[in-house]
Amino acid sequence: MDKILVTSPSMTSYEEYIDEIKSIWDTKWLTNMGPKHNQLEFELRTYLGVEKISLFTNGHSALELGLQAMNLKGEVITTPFTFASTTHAIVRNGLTPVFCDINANDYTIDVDQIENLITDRTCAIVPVHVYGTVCDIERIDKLAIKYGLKVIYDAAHTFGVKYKGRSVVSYGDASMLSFHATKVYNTIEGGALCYNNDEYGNKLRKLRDFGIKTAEIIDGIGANAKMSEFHAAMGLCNLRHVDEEIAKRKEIVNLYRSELSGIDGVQLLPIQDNVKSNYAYFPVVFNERILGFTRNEVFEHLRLREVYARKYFYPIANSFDCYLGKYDPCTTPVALHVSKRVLTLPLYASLSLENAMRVVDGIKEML
Ligand code: T4K
Repeated sequence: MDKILVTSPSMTSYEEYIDEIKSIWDTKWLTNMGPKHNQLEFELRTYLGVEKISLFTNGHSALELGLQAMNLKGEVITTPFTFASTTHAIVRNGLTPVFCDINANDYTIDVDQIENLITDRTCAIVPVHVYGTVCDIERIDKLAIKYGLKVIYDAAHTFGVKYKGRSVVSYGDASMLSFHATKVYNTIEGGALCYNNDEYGNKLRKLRDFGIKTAEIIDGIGANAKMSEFHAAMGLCNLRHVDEEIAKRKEIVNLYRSELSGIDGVQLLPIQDNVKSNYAYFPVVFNERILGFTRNEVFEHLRLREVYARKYFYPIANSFDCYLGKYDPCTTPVALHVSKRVLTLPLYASLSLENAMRVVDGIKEML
């Protein structure tokens, strides 16, 4: 029996990639915003329908530097139900995360609770479009305007997602995308920030390049977060196939939905109105009180069948060891509840429907 992992990167053909990187041997331009990098920025801007985009070595550095470029001080309202990157990016900027609970329906930040958490020290909101599910962007926008807060979305999971026909990453002051190998669209490692302000863009570009303004003027304390030409070349190739990738994911999601919907105690994500999905993740919440078995038991059972689902996102950020004693996960009971019960099922374009059925059968055996 072959192993089924939670994901498998989508890769262009070997020949297409080799063809794409040939010119790098002629130019000997390997990194530092070369022609492939610039072409990818251009093509992504068009594909995503955003005003401005800057590429980075990974999504995390995009988020961390994106926050730094906003010159923030104080508290940032965010969700603990996310990958470690979101909280770390806030803390590494010297900012204090204030954890807001998620809603029990789609696991994005519970907008009803944000206002109660705003103080005179609040400077920004960092919501997460977790699993590719779109946050309540319209209400978040209104709150940000009312209280004069910056909004930077962790949109790591939302490549190509649209809300009411408009690119989700065009909302807020900035949105971060991850192009990691495990994402719907990858540049091996990589990420981007989408935004619409020139001055902010200038700061970002400096921060990803050591704070260098000109060869003799270094007026920022930057990092090195530039995307190389080889990564950009992978991005150019994968972009030609991403629509196909999303269509194949949709087939698997449809199969999972038809097989697992309507089972008492098995909660699937709702289908969102007005949203064009990218089918990034397929989380399932197992309620042990109704089912009589736990998420961990499903996880183990699947593992015996060589199916490696993942507990994204467990533990939640406010219970990480590195933050021990600083936050209380009980202040976000819904996030705590979901994180203890969620499993994300294998989902990737090359997953055969037969293998997806192996995942389903494994779950049904438990039932
Ligand atoms: N914000 C959010 C909400 C995020 O989810 C992430 C990243 C970020 C920010 C930060 O973006 P980046 O800086 O990463 O661009 C993985 C990914 O490394 C991470 O990018 C992703 N989120 C997170 C949800 O998943 P791990 O530690 O679970 O990865 P790993 O190595 O266990 O891989 C998962 C599975 O993928 C493996 O079972 C097999 C498969 N895989 C993985 C790699 C790396 C492959 O088949 N080939 C590969 O090369 O974090």
